[in-house]
Amino acid sequence: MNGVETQKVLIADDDPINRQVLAELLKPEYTVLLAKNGEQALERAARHTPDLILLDVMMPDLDGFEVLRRLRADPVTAAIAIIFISGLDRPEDEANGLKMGAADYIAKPFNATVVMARVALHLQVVRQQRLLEHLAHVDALTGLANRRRFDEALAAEWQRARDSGSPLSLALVDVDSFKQYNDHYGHPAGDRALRAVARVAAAAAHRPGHLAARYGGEELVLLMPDTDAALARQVVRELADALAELAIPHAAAAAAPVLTISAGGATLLPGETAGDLFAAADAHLYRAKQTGRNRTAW
Ligand code: GH3
Ligand code: MG
Ligand code: MG
Ligand code: MG
Repeated sequence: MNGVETQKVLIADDDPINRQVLAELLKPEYTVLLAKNGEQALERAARHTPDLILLDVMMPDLDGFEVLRRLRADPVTAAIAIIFISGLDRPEDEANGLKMGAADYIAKPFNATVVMARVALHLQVVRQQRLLEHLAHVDALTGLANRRRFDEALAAEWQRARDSGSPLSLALVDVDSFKQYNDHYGHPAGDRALRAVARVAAAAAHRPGHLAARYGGEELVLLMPDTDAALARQVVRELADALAELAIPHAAAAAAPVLTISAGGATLLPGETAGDLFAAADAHLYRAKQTGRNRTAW
């Protein structure tokens, strides 16, 4: 994800000479896409989600400013970096373009070396933003979504479930006797075991929209939109069965001589908040622990 693949640049300009000059310039380093008017720019942007758009301002029908406005209004294209490249070279035009949210503004006639340098600079910013986005939302140990990403997803899915009336289920998954595991096998082995549980959880969350996250410590959570209690139970069963199949030895465990999990599940009830849903799952997890571990409570 960070800079190994070539980045995609869309050139949108109604002047064929400009398109060709810019394309020749960028082709050796980037994957180049072309659009000869505003409509095409919007269509290519939505279809290919380029990393950067070099956007001419003066074009017939849809001008560059309007293209930018429409790109920002569509969630698919809203975050794409844009450099205006324009014959409108008054300071007001440049200021206006930047105020609208363009990353940069290059006046025509452009200098090839400067265009290349600015494109490289803004693509580097794009890579850095992606890396930050990744670090902010992915758990470093397991590669699962982290707590922040889960919280965002729960809020969004709760809203969607409430608006659409579709079922929303959630399961908290906690590794059993994990303190003893660490004490017995050592912390590095504990980390490996946790990664194994995470892989199994990710595999169980394979259905569209499902999310497996590390909530914290040795506690994972499955968020299952469009999923009723029966299907949610099956997902947790898949997770527990796959873990049982791995048969990771745990000589010091309370429930079994292998690593097991306890889970608490819940499905959103009418009028419940996202917090209520989580609290219900947590209460059920507590019950699963109290009644002997290596089980799921709903
Ligand atoms: P229970 O069956 O009641 O859940 O018991 P438990 O021992 O799993 O629960 P407890 O909350 O007492 O201990 C959780 C342990 O998980 C303690 C902590 O050191 C360990 N743990 C949390 N995060 C990590 C981690 O990233 N790596 C390792 N190796 N251990 C972790
Ligand atoms: Mg033009
Ligand atoms: Mg535990
Ligand atoms: Mg715990």
